[in-house]
Amino acid sequence: MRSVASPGSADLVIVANRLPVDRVEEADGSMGWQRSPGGLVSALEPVMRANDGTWIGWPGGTEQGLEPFEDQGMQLVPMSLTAEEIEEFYEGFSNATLWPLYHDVVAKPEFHREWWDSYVAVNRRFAERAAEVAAEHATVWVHDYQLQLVPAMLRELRPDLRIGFYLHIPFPPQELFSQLPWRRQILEGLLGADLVGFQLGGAAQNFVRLVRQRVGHKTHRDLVYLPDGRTVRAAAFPISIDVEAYESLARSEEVTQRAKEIREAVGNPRKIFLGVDRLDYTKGIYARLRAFGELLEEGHLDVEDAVFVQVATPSREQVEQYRILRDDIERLVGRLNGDLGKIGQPAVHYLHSSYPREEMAAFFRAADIMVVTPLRDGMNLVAKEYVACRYDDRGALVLSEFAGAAEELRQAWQVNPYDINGMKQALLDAHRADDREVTRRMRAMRKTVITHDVSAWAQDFLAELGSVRPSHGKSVRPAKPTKGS
Ligand code: GDG
Repeated sequence: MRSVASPGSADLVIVANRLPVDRVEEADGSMGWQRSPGGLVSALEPVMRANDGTWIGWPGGTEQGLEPFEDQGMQLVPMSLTAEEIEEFYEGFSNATLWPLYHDVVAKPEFHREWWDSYVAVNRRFAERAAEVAAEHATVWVHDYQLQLVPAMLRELRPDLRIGFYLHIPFPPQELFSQLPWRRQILEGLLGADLVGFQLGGAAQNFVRLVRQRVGHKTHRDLVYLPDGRTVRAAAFPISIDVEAYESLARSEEVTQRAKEIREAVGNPRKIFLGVDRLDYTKGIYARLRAFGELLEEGHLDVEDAVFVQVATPSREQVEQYRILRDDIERLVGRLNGDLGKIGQPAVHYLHSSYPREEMAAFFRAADIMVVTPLRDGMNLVAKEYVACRYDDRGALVLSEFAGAAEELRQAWQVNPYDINGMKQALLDAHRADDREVTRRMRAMRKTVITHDVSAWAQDFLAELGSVRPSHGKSVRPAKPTKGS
C-alpha cells in the first residue's frame, strides 16, 4: 500500500496539544521562544536527543505560519490554531466537553456539534503533520484527551508507523462515557494506536470493556483484536516526576532560606496547611477550605496556631465554569477571613497566581500538612512533588482517594473529598500526628516516589511500545546514559 504522506526524518515524534515552549516578546520587541519547564519534556529530552526526536504542538495564541525550529537538540514543530478553533476545539470540546465528562461529570459536560467538528478538523491537522515528519517505521507518541482521534487518522496515512497514545486524565466508566454522542469515533480513534496507556489499571479496563461493548471487537484481558489482524494493548503507566530535580531544588540554600521566610511571614510557629492546584473544579479546593474553616469555627484549631495557604494557579479563564468557580472560592475565602481571621492573622492566605519552581519548592518545604483533595484526578503530580521535596522525612500528606496518586501513596492520610466530616478528621489527625508517625509515613512514600520517577515512566512506555509489534518497524533507541548514571 502506498502511504499518502512521504516519510520525513524523525525516528521519534511526540504529538501533544502544547509545545514545550512559550512564545515570548524579547527585550528588543521581537518574538522569541522560552522553554516552559515541565516533567514531560525533561523526561523525554534524553530519548528525543538519542532518536532525532521531533515534538509537534501548539505554542498558545493565534499566530499563523510559524516555522519548525531546533531547541536544545529537539526539533519543534509549531501548530497554529485560529481564534475560532481555540474557542471550539480547545476551550469547547477539550475543556468543556471531554474534561468534565472524563472527571466523573463533576461539572456538566456540554455537547455541541460544531465543537466536535472543530475537534475533528484540528486532530486531522495534527495527524497530517505527524505523517509528514515521521521517518519510515518511526515511533509516534500521541498525548492526551485533546488528540484522541490522531492515532487512527495517522495510521490511515502512515500504516508503517508504530503508534502509542497516553491519556493523562482518567478514563471514565461506561455509564458516563456513553453520554458522549461521538463515543464510537473516540474509541476508534484510540484504536489506531498499538499501545494505549493510562494512569491506572482501572482506566485501561474501562477502555477495553467499552471497546467490546460499543465497537464489538474481541478482547482478552488487556488486548483488543481488530478485524484486520492487528492487536491493541491497553495498560497502566502511572506518571511521575523528576524526583532528583525537585529534591536538589529543595536542598538548595536559596529554597531553604525562602522556606524560612515563608514560615516567618505567616507567623511562625503556626502550622501551615498548604494547597497547590490549578484553579479547577476537579481539584476540590472549595470543600477543603470549608473543612478547614469548620475546624476553626468549632474551636478544634485556632488561627493563632494554624493557617491555610492556598496557591490557585490561574487556569482556563475563558471557560464559564472556571469563572464561576473562581468567584465561589474567593467569596468563601473572604467569608472565612472576615469571620475567623485576626489582624495580621488571616485564616486563609489565598494566592491566585503562578510562581517559579523555586518558590513552589519553598512552599513545599515550609508546609507541615499538604492537602491534596481532588474530586477526581488522573494522577496529581503535586502530591509527588511534595514528597520529593521532603528529604527531611517531615511533612504530612492528606490525599484524596480519587487521585491516581492514592494507589501508590498509601501511607498518606487518605480521604473521601465529598465527606466533609471525614476530611475534617483527617486534617486534624495529620495536624496532631507525632513526629515519629509523620516520619514513618513520609519515609515509605519517599521510597515509592524515588524508585519510580518520570524517566522510568517514559522508558517503560516506550519499551512496551517497542515490544507490542516485534515484527514491525524499528524500536526507539534508549537514551544515552548521562554522566553519573
Ligand atoms: C494533568 C492531570 C496528571 C501548579 N501551579 C504552579 C505550578 N504547578 C505545577 C505543579 C505540577 C503541575 O503544575 C500540575 O500537575 P497536576 O498533576 O497536579 O495536575 P494537572 O495540571 O491537572 O495535570 C493530572 C498530570 O496531567 C500529568 O499526567 O497528574 O492528573 O490532570 O507539576 O507543580 N508550577 C509552577 N508554578 C505554579 O504556580 N512552576
